[in-house]
Amino acid sequence: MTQEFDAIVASAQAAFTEARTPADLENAKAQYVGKSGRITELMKGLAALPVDEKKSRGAAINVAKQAIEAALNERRQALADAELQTQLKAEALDVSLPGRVREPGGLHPVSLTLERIEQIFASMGFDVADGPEVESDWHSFTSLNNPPNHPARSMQDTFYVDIDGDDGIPYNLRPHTSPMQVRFAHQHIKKYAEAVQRGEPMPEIRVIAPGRTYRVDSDATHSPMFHQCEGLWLGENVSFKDLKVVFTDFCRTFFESDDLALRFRPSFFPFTEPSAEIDIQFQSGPLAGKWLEVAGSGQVHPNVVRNMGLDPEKHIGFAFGMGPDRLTMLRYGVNDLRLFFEGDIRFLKQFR
Ligand code: 2NM
Repeated sequence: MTQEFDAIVASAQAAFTEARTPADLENAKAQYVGKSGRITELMKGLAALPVDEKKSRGAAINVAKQAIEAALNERRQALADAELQTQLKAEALDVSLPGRVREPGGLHPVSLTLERIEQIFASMGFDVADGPEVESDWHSFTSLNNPPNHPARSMQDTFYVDIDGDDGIPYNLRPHTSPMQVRFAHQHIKKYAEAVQRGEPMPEIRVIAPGRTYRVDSDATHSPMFHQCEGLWLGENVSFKDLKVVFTDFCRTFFESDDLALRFRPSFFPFTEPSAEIDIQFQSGPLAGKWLEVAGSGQVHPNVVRNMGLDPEKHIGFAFGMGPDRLTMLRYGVNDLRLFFEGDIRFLKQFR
């Protein structure tokens, strides 16, 4: 009789050992101690037996049942332990791995140049003007003495925006920062009028306008988005001589070289008359001897002074425009402008 039960216990133990998951195990359990499991059926069979037989057989079945339940609990614990181990392994933290390094950031090389330009001109008493990159046609062209059919206005170089201004002409992405100087002058007209009323000498406009500019152009030396920094100095007695002093001083400070030669070469711009291209020549270093064009300049055209809201008989002076991207290339010996705008960290981190 006990042999019969021993065999059931052994088969239950084997079934439990075979169970690989808690669900398998619960299925196996049902076959032995579930509602119609083998042990449960044996218990039901006791009812028909005589009392003393019922007693001894019942006790033996109970022993078997307890053995099965012990085996079941043991297997449950083993499966739970195994599951915990798997989970711990999956969530393991390898404390010996090197940490993720967050490299220190740094300014973009062109930003470094812009900061440098601003600092040098600030030391010469220039304000720094800032303004919108999406401009009206009047600010970008008309106010700057660009005749309607001037090539600088053509669709080929200017990005237009799908929004018309009050004059019915679409807004543009500013192709230079000169609009900022026109805006700056308008913001300060009141100050000039008040000074004149008080009988004081006319305040000067001395301002630079650095920032992003846009033209439809793209190759190794042109990017559709590039930077410009323009300068403007208007006063009662400001001349080309002052332009030469200011720009020579700027170049020598910027390039940290006292024996830098400058050349003013006659040129044309619609907003200045006369106009000159400014070339520089290094006396030593890798670029020594070559004349390099670094800026355009000129005496501000009377029409432009008038469009700034000023009297061209009283406000006379010069303006210039240069390319901080190109200045950065010259200063660091970079030969492809596109490197500045590709965002390749291997290139950019060299300037950190
Ligand atoms: C240049 C060359 C020459 C210029 C003119 C003005 C303004 F607003 F006064 F009209 N700002 N900048 C200027 C003059 C810019 O860039 C090559």
